[in-house]
Amino acid sequence: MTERKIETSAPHATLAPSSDALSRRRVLGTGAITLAASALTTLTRPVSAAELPTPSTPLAPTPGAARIGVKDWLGPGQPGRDYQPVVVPNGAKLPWKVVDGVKVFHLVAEEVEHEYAPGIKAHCWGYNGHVHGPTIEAVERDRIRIYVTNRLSAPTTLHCHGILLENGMDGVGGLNQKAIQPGETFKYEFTLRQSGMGMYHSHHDEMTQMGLGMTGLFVIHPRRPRGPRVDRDFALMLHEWKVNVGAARPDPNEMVEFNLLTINGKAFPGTDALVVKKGQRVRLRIGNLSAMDHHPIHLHGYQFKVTETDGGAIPESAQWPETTVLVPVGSTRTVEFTANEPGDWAMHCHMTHHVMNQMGHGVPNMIGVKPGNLDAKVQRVLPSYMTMGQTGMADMGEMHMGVPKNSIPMVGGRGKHDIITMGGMFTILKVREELASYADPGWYEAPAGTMAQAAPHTDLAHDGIDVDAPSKAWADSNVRSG
Ligand SMILES: [Cu+2]
Repeated sequence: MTERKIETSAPHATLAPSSDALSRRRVLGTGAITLAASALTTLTRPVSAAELPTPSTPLAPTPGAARIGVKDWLGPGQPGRDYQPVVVPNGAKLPWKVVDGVKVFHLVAEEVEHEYAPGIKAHCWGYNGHVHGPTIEAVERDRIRIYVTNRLSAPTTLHCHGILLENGMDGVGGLNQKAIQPGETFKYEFTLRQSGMGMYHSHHDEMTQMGLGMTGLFVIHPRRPRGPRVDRDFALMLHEWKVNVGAARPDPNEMVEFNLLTINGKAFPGTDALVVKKGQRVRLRIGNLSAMDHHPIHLHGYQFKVTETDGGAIPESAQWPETTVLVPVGSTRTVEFTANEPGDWAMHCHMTHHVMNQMGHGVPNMIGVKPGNLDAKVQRVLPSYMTMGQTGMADMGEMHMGVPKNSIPMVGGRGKHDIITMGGMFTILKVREELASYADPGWYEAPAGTMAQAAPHTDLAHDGIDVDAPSKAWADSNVRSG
C-alpha cells in the first residue's frame, strides 16, 4: 500500500489549543487574571412557538382512530385529570393542541441566544427559542404528531430517545429517514406504548447539534398512576459545554475540557431552586445528554429510591436506596423520596470539576506558593497583576476586580451565610413547613441550636478540647480511648 497524505481544509482547532485557551494559560501561569474580552453580538430573537399560550384542549374521543387504523390508542390524556404535570425549572414545555383526537406538537429547530447564568450568554442551537428544547409531556396511549421545522443552516432530524415506536419514526439521519433540510418541515407520528421519562435530540451530526444544545426531555405519564401519589414532579436535563472566555459560541468539538456544566441549561447561580412543602412526595427525573461525561447527582439530607430508568419502571421490590444517582450519558434516572426534613439542601454533581464554572479548570497549581513581593514587581509592567490561587479557588467567587466580559467566575454565588463555593451542576432543594406558593422562598432559617457555628470557649472547656494541643496527640489519644 502506498502511503497517502491526507490534506484537510478544516480549521486547525483540533491541532492546537485555541488562542483563547493559550492566552488564558499563559496569563494564569503567572498567577494573574487579565480583563481581555470580546464583544458579544446581539441576536434579534424571533417570537417562538413556546411563548404562545397553550391552546385549550377539550377532551375528544378518538374520531381519527378508525380512519387511521391505529390500535391501542385512547383519547388524549388531560392534565389534572389523567396526570399531574411535571415542573421544569428554568425550562419550558411544548404546547399542544388536539386535532381529530391526536395531540399535535410543533418543534422549530433554530439558533437561540442562551444565558447560562447572569453574565454569560452564547449562540446555541435549540428548539422554539429554548435551550434545551421545551419538554414534551404526554400520556401513555396518546397518539402524538410532532412537526419539526428546520430553521437552521444545516440539515437535522428528530430522534425520540428511549421511546418505543415504528422504525421509520426513529429519526436517525440516513438510516431511518432523509435529513430535514433547512426550510423543510417533517412530520413524526406514533402512539405512545409506554410511560416514563425519555428524551429527544437531533440524530444528525450529533456531536455538533447535541453539543450546541439540540436536546429536550420527553415525559410520558402512565394512563393509570402507579405507586404513591407524587406531589412535586421535577424534570431535569444535564449537559456540558465548552465556552471559551469571551467567546460567544460554544465549541462542540471539545472532547475533554468542558467548562460549563448545566442543569436545564443553567449553571449555578443561574439554576432555579426546587421548591417543596414539607411532607410532599417528590420525584426527580434526570436525563443526561452531555457529550462525554456521566454525572453522579448527589442530594443532601435525604435517601431516595431509584424508581425508573429510560428502560422503564423498576419493580418496588428491586428499587434500591441511594444518596447519589449516577446518570450515564444517554440515560435517564428517576428517583423518589418524601420531603420530611426542612432546609436548603444542596443537590449537585459529585465530580468536583463539574461544580466549577468557566476558568476554573486546568489552571496551574499555586497552592502553598508564597509570592513575597512578586505582585509589586510584576505590577510595574502589568498594573492589574495579582497572584491568586495560593489557598485554592474559593476567593474567585467574589473577586472584586471583575471578570472578563461574557464570563462567570470559577465558583458559585452568594448564599445566606457566605459565598457558596460551587457553581455549574448545582442547585438547591428548598423544603419548607409553610409555603404560600412555589416561588423561591428565600434562604432557610435554621432553628436556634441547629446550625454549626464557632465553638464557645465554655463548650471547649467543658468537653476538654485544647485547640493548641498537638493534633497528632489528639488523634493518638482518640485511638487509645476508642
Ligand atoms: Cu458531573
